Amino acid sequence: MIEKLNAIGGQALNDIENAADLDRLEQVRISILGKKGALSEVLKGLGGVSPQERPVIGGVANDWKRKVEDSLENRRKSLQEIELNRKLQSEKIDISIPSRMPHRGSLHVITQTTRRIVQIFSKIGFDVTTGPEVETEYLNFEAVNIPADHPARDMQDTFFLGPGVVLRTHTSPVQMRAMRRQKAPVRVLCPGAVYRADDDATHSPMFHQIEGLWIDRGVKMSDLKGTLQFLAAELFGKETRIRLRPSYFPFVEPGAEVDVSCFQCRTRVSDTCRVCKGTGWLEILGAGMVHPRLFEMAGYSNGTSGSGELGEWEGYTGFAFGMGVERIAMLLYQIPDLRLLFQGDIRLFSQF
Ligand code: FA5
Repeated sequence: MIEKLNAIGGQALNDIENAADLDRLEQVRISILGKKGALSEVLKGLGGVSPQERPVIGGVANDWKRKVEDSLENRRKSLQEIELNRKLQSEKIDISIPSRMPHRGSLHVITQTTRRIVQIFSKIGFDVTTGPEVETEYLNFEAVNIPADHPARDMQDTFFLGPGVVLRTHTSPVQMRAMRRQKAPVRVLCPGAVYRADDDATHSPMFHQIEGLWIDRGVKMSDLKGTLQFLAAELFGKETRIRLRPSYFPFVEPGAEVDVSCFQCRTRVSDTCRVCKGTGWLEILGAGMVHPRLFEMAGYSNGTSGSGELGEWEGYTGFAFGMGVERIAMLLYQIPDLRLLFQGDIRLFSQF
C-alpha cells in the first residue's frame, strides 16, 4: 500500500509540474484529492489494514497529501503570475502613439447663415418668432392678400395636405400671425423652412426663408432702405450698396425687389465676374410697405372696415421683407448648385 501511495504521490507531483494552465491544475487536484481522487480512494481502504500498520500508512498518506497540497499551491501561484504577465503584455498601451483625431462636426451652412442674419437683426432690435410649417391655406394666402385666382395657389406650386391645409409656401403667414398676436409696435424676424413644387439648380422643393416685419407709428420706405442697407453691409461688407427695383407682391404696396452690389467685382461691371455674371448686382430679397389690407386682416380698424380688435391702424405703418436663405448662403460661400446643400456630403460641409 505504501508503494501504491508513493507511486500516486510521485505521479501527482509530476502532473502538477506539467499542468500548463489553471484549468488543467484544477483537474489534476480533483484527480488526486477529490472525493473520488486517487489518494482518497487509497485512504478509504485503510479500514481493511491491520491496526499496527494503519498509523504508518496513514502517516505516509498524510505526508503525500501535504506535499501534493504544497505543490498545488506553488504551481497555482506561478501559473497565476504567468497569466498576469501574459495579460499585461497583450493589453499593453503605448501612450506615446498619437491619438486618432475625432471628426469634428459643424453646423449646416443654412443654420450658420440663418444665425448670422438673425444676429445682424438682433443688433437693431428685431425679435425672432416662428410659425408652423403646416399652415392653413387661409393664413398662407387670403390673410396676406393673395387672392384665390393668384397663380401661386396653383397645385403645381403649392403642396396641399388636405382641404384648406398647405405646407407654407413662404414665411409671410408668420408675419400675419405676429400682427394678430401682438399690438403694434411689432419688430420681428421669422426664419423657417418653406415648401414649393420646384426643383432645379436654383430651386428646391424645401428651402428656407427669413421674413422681417417692422410696424410702428411713422415707419417709412426710407426706414426699409436703411435697414436693408445695414443688412447688406453687415453680410457682404461695408462697401456693399443696395438698390430697389419696383416689383409686385400682393402683401406690400409699394413693393420692391432688392439687389446688392456684387461683392466680387464691386460693380466694376465685367463680363468675367462669375458671381454677378457681369450685371454688377445680385438680387437678394423681396420687400415693401405692409399693404393696408393686411392691417385689416390682422384685426386693426381703419375707421370704415375691419373688426378693430387691435384698435385703429391710423398712424401705423410698416415694412416687410422676405429673403431666401439658400440664395444668400450660395452667394456668401459661392456654392454653384443649391442641391449640393441638401445632399449631406460632409466634404462640402467640412469646409465651413
Ligand atoms: C416671397 O416668398 C415673399 N413672401 C417675400 C416677401 C416678403 C416680399 C415680404 C415682400 C415682403 P418670393 O417668392 O420671391 O417671395 O421668394 C423669396 C425668395 O425665396 C426668393 O428671392 C428666392 O431667393 C427664394 N426662393 C423662392 N423659391 C425658391 C426655391 N424653390 N428654392 C430656393 N429658394 C427659393
